[in-house]
Amino acid sequence: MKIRGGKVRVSRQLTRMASIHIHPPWHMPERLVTPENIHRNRRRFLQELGYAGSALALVPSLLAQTAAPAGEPGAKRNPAYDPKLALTPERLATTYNNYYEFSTTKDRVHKLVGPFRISPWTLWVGGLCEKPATFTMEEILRLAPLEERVYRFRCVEAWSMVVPWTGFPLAKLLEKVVPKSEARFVKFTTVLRPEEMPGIARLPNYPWPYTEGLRIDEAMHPLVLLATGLYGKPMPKQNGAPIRLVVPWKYGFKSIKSVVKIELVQEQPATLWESLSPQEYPFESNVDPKVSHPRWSQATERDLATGDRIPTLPYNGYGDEVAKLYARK
Ligand SMILES: Nc1nc2c(c(=O)[nH]1)N[C@H]1C(S)=C(S)[C@@H](COP(=O)(O)O)O[C@H]1N2
Ligand SMILES: [Mo]
Repeated sequence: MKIRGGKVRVSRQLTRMASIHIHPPWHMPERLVTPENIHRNRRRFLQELGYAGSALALVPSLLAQTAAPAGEPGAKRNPAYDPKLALTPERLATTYNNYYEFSTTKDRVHKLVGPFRISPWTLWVGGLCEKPATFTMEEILRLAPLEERVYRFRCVEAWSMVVPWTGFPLAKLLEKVVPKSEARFVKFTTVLRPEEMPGIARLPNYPWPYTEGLRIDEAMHPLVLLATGLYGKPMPKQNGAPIRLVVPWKYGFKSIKSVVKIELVQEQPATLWESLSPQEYPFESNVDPKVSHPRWSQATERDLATGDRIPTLPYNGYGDEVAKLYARK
């Protein structure tokens, strides 16, 4: 902070001014939009059950095939990461999305991703490391065994879901490039394709591309996934295809989508949401029911599947694994 000094303050001031004039929906307290969502979500939930039921009855062989789709062979569920909660219906998780590069309206994102090209795709990993490299998606998929993990996922807007991701720990990728000891943070960047992402032009004051960051010890934690699939299928574009981050103990905005750059850096990187509104979306942003968002409580969350309000857990339920990262020394 000291090092970057006045430059950061100026840009923050500008972007904060910008955010006064722009009121995207997730700057709205969740309770204001809840009744409508509950209604719609219940309906979707029932539709999902109906759909799943008929598919099961009519085409069992098709179901068997989708259990191990091409490109995701042997992605067995890892029983060590299973919160033993009912999964959010796939249809809900793939149609209720935050992906501002496409739209700020959650149920429009999946309708706008058609022109988004996810192949070929490369991921550059560099900065303060011994072996910087550019990986193709094919190389990434062969880098480490893919596994499925069921994680709780908690958005800063106070809704949550439970979904099965396919992927591998980010640590496996970072180990390949051999971080130098000066590397203290990891910066992530989403692809920037305004011609395929109609939401970018609608938010001209946002500091695109979308960026996020973690401390290096957070990034190396085995819970942090690079995810390439969801519900046993290749990652849907609206969920961040072909590769996105999943950090289950932090608010959802830290789980950056469609990553093209991972950079090992010395200083805490600026991130899109922290630049826009540091009080609301600070760099650390661990899920914490005791720390309110300046405009709403974080004590409870709306379960996407049922519409029920449920208590929010410290570190989103992952405290046993991660609280030690934040113990005062
Ligand atoms: N590039 C990019 N990544 C992003 C976002 C975004 O708008 N752009 N939204 C974030 C937010 S606020 C959430 S809650 C999750 C939503 O992921 P999902 O659509 O797979 O549920 O993605 C995060 N990653
Ligand atoms: Mo979010």
